[in-house]
Amino acid sequence: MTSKDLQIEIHDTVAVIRLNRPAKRNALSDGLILSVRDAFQGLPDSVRAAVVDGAGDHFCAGLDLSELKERDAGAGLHHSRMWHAALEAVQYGPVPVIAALHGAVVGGGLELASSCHIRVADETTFYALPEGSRGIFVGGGGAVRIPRLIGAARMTDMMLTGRVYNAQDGERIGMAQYLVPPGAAFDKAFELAKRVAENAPLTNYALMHALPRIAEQPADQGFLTEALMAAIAQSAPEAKDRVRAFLEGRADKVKKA
Ligand code: 1HE
Repeated sequence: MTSKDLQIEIHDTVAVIRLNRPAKRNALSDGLILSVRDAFQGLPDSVRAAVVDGAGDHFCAGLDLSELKERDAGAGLHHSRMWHAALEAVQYGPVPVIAALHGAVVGGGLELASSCHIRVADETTFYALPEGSRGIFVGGGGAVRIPRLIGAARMTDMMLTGRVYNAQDGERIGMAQYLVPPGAAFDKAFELAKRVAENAPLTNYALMHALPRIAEQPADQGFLTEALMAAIAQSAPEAKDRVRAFLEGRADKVKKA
């Protein structure tokens, strides 16, 4: 399903997927979240990385509350599972995804951001989980992904007390890996996406699909999964070419930060 509320642009190897409902602060209606799912499931093979951003002053105001009607338990379960499927299409889709954050990153908007692989926030960004005060709970995978970014204690505090984190504190606690001046998040995210798109596809695959699972495994199983993934990645002809290029002085050295 596609929707007028989601813009998809392909710039060579980078897809830009933009929530485009600024009048409603990019609130995620059922149609919009399904479009996000379809966008990631339908990316052309030429795409190697993606950027997700939001039109207007805010990244995303979360679930479209105007659609929150009386649901029985079964319908609520399926609604949440629909969000899970959409955000799994982001996290475990074909390419790494970089979120460009600004303004409100709240509720389901934070759940969407946390399903991306890298988050770049500008200084206007703020993070909240207003579900706590709306009498509901997270349902888009936030209970799984957000504690892995900031810890369960901080998420509990955000939901119990309505605490809002500003951009600086958000970066400090792990909401975002990059903090940039106001208005600069998209350009930084796009620059990173172009860099990520140059990696060997199997390396990106390992980071997206193996690393998060290894991190959840008991150590002895994780070591074995790591060894299997390492063996597969290094056997690709592209890996041999890249290592040879370094040894022959044709590839960049690591430079001091
Ligand atoms: C919305 C939504 C929305 C704005 N659903 N319509 N999320 C929330 O509880 C956050 C609710 N939103 C806000 O707190 C604020 O709107 C913002 C801080 C994001 C932005 O404030 P502001 O002053 O720029 O905008 P506004 O005037 O509040 O909103 C502009 C319009 O967007 C207005 O509609 P209008 O027809 O009166 O112009 C708002 O009603 C509308 N709008 N946010 C629907 N969320 C998988 S489970 C996930 C569970 C959740 O995400 S719960 C958290 C929901």
